[in-house]
Amino acid sequence: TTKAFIFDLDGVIVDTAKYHYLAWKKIADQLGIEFTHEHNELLKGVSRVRSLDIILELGKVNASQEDKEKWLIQKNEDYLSYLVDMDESEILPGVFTILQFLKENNQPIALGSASKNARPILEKTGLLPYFDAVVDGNDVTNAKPDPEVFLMAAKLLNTKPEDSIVFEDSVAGVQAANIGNMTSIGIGEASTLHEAKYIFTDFTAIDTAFIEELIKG
Ligand code: B16
Ligand code: MG
Repeated sequence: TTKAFIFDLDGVIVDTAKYHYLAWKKIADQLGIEFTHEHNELLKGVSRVRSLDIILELGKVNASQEDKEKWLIQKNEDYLSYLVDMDESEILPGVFTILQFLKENNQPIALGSASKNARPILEKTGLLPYFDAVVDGNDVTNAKPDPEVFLMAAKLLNTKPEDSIVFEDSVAGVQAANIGNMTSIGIGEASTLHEAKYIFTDFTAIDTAFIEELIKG
């Protein structure tokens, strides 16, 4: 059977989580809300709109729809300013080797991201040609842990969910893969991602023999 390899973007392929953090931190500071790196974990894999709501909940701040829309625009403009100089040097260690290996073995590859900025990031890092399908925050209505984004990616690759393998750095994303009946691979801390079927600290910890097993499996 054919497999599908589905990659999350932020925190898996590129370390954009740090830029999301900086941009949200500015909003939080403006509003006098304490926003730490631990708080930032709550925003991983979560949509932009939901992220703002979480920050406002942390600070117990009630805001008008108008203010919220203003902050969402400000956050994204600020975030985009960090991406202006982005290039292939921001691809996380080991990712390129695995993508290359999958390509050499003719394996279908898709992106499954909550971000609405996914395509420009893939273009800037030169990775867009590696992806047979891109599903991002512009395509889905239900956020992770809803499996919609990954199910859509599998469908575009003509692969059944049970033959799909998902690489994720967020708890919500691992849950989405599991709920979608896919093989979940957590990238990050085992203590955080314990719901994943396999966990690796990063892509340098994944060898091609493991990928070969997944292809055969
Ligand atoms: P944007 P992923 C997610 O991307 C990020 O993890 C999350 O922190 C961010 O809020 C979300 O994208 C929306 O991003 O503001 O660019 O639309 O991890 O699913 O690739
Ligand atoms: Mg992520």
